[in-house]
Amino acid sequence: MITLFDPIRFGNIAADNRIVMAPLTRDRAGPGQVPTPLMATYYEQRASAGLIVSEATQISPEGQGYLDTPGIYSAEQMAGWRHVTDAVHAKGGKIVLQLWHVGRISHVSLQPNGQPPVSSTARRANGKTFTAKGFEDVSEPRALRLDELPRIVAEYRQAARNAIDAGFDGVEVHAANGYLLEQFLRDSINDRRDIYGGPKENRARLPLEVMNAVVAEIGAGRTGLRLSPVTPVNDAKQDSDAQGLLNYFVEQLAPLKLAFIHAIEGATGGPRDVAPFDYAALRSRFKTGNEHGAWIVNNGYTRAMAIDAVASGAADMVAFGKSFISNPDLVSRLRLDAPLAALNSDALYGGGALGYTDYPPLDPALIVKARGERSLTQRL
Ligand code: 8OZ
Repeated sequence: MITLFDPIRFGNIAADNRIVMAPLTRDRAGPGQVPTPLMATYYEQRASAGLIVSEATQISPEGQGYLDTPGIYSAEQMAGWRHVTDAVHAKGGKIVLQLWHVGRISHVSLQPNGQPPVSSTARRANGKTFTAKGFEDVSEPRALRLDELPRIVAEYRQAARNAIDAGFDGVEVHAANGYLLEQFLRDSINDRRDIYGGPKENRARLPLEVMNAVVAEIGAGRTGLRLSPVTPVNDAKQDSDAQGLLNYFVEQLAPLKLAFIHAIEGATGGPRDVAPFDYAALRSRFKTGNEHGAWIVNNGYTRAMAIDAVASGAADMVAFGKSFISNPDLVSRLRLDAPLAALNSDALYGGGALGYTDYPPLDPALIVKARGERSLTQRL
C-alpha cells in the first residue's frame, strides 16, 4: 500500500515523500521585491517537505497586489531566489515557484506609476489588500484590452523561464483565490464581450494560453497548476456552473500532461464544504492519459485525513500550509505522530525572523514525555 511517507515521481520531479508545503504569502521580500537571505533560511528549514511550493511571486510589477511580496521578473530577484533554491537543494529538497498575477486585487500605491490594477473587468472587488499604510480597500481596476493579452501570456512565459534559470524544479501557475486567472475563469467576475468573455470556452482561453506558453517554455514535466474551484476569497463569487467550468478547463489541459494539479478544496483557509463540488471528477479528467501526474489536495487536512487520502488513492500528495509555518520539521512530526507547535498568527505577514525562522524543530524529549516512552531511537 502507498503511504503519505513514500517517495513519488511526477513529471521531472522526484520527491522523497508525499507531503507538500503549500504556498504561503509572508511579505518579507527586500527592496526591489528581491528575496532575502532570511527567506533562504526559512525555506531551507522546511526542505524535508517532499515538495515546497514557494509563496506567490509576481510575474511583473503590475502583477503585485500586496506590500513586500517577491517578484521573478528582474535579475536581482532571480539572484535572490538562487540562494533559496540552492539552500533547499543542498538539504535534498525540491521547490517550485508559484507564478502570480493578482489582477484587480491590488492598490494603486503598489502599481507602476500609480496606475489602476488590471483585470478581466473594470468592476472593483469588494476586498482589502495590505499596503504601506496597512489594510486598504483594493483599487478600481481597468479591463485589459484584447491587444494586451499576448503581453500577459508572454510575461507568464518569461517568468517561468526565469524560475528555471534561478534553479527551481518547476513552477505552479496560480489560477486560484480570486486573482487574475480566476478573474477570467468565473462568470461572476468576467464581464467581457470579446472572445475572452461569455461562454466557459472563452473564459478559460487566457488561462489555457498561459498554461500552453509555460509548457512550451519549460516543459510539462516542470509545470503545475493551482485551482480553487469554489473558494469565495477575494470577492470571487461562485461561478454559475463551477463544475462544468473546471471540468472543461482540466479536460483541455489533459493533453499537456502537466506534472501536477494542486486543488484547494472548499474555502481557502476555511470550511471545506462551502459549496458542493466533485473533486474526483476533476482528478479523473487530469489523470486521463497522464497517470503519473500528481493530484495534490489542500485545505484543512489533518494527519489522519492526509494518510487516508493517499492510502485510498484519492490524492497523490497532500499540502499543508499553516502547520508548515510553525513546524519546520512537519514531515518528521507527522511520521512520528508527534505534537504540532501552534502558529503565531500575528507574525504571518511582514516583519523579520519572529514567527518566521524562529520556530524550533521538535524536541525529542517532548515526544518521549508525551508517549511515556523510554527511548525515541527505536521509533526513528
Ligand atoms: C494571504 C495573503 C495574501 C495573499 C493567496 C497569495 O490566497 C495568496 C495570499 C494569501 O493565494
